[in-house]
Amino acid sequence: MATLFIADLHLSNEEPAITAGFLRLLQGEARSADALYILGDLFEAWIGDDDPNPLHATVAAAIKALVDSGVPCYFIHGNRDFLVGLRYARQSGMTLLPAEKVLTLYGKRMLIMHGDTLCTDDVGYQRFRARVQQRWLQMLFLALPLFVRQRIAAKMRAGSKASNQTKSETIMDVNSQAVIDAMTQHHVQHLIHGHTHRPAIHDLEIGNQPAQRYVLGAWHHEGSMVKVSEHGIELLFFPY
Ligand code: LP5
Ligand code: MN
Repeated sequence: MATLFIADLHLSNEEPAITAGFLRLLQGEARSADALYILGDLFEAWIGDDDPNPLHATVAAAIKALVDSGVPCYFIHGNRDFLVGLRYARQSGMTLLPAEKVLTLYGKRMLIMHGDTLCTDDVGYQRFRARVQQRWLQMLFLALPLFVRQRIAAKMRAGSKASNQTKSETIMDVNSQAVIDAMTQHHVQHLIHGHTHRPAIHDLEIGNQPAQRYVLGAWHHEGSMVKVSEHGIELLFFPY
């Protein structure tokens, strides 16, 4: 048996193939897993659990079927879907987790997170994140009519795309000291995250002991997952 980790599917109506691939995973390999962890940016953008986008109900039903089959599904928010709330969690059967979570699986202690908080060199983003994480602002936004929220989200996406054009690739990656600090703080030798869309396994040292950082791939052109089992930790890629 194994525990599966995915992130950065960025599901949207514009990418039906990715949604189909996710549903295939939910109805296939995930059914024989011990659990499925979704580490953020499951959706391209999320403007409230009351969004009637049929895609959301389709995804919720498929996740709920997995959970009802006996496989728990956990969700950590990403920078695109940080507004996924308890209503959607109930509808999908997902258990919402905090931004950072330590797990011990098959005797291995590991830290999981979306990964955006590790990008500390991206000061613009960290400032943006601090602002939109303010609960009062989120409540204000969620109280707006849906069409207004859609316009604001579109402006934010456009603003972000424009801003990303001017940023160096380096600052949009994790800061190595931030990684060391997080792993040291949580006393782990394994870290799994997404967000950067730079899939890889990085070897490092934590407390003079070998450690690994697993970066999940975004589901742009293929599926990606980290599979943890008693045999070890693998970073996998597969056609949708
Ligand atoms: O997302 P991506 O991959 O483009 O880049 C991210 C960082 N950008 C973001 C912004 C998101 O894309 C916006 C998602 C909106 C959907 C949800 C709406 C909910 C609104 C809730 C309000 C309380 O996360 C980007 C990083 C990059 O990752 C790499 O790590 O660099 O960070 C930025 O681009 C931040 C910019 O520096 C500044 C933010 C631009 C947004 C400007 C807003 C203007 C419109 C406001 C209208 C009221
Ligand atoms: Mn992200």
